[in-house]
Amino acid sequence: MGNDNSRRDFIKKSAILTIAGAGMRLSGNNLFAADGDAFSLPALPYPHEALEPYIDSQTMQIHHGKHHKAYVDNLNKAVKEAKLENIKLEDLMKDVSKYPVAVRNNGGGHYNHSLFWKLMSPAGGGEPAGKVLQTINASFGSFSAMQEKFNAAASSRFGSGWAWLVLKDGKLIIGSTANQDNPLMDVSELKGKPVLALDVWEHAYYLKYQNKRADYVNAFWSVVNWGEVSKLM
Ligand code: MN3
Repeated sequence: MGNDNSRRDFIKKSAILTIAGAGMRLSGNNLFAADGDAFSLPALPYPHEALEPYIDSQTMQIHHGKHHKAYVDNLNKAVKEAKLENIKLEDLMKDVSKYPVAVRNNGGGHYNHSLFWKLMSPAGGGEPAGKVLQTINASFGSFSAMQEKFNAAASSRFGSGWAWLVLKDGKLIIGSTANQDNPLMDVSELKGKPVLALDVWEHAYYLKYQNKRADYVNAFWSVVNWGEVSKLM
């Protein structure tokens, strides 16, 4: 009995440490090193099927469990090889032009996806309120004007990349980046604090939407977690 209890305790504590580690890692603290790796795959904040019918379960499983995991694994390999283990993720992004291209691709991949999962929720969608809505109105005129501009950025990004809503000098701006680049990177034309992100790589939508990226972008608005956007602002 005693053994069972301490084992359960151990498992519980390990799980808590893993979750805390994943959170800390995104905020750049390298003290929590699960499995001896600097960065770890954060757990999804909801079950894989939770965003159905907008984002399908199989896409979430592959996207989180395979694609994002590969970015984490390859980032750990890249920072180890380049002896960059003690640098925070945000700081890697800020000076990314100084580092091997694997840090840019996989560091961006890890940062962007960690943000993306939290920006969606089964309880999401609708329109934001309060400060988020005020800032959107002040920056774009209206919520629908912001949506149109964001949809255009997401649809017109050629090939793989991301669409962004970014806070800069108290105002919101919209743009897109190629591949796994993001607005924190010194190499990015679009700069600022990301508050909303949409993955427009084909792996994010192809199983359900095939070539119809615009339908996927439309569906995204039904799961946007405005509470998280508000926190980021
Ligand atoms: Mn992706």
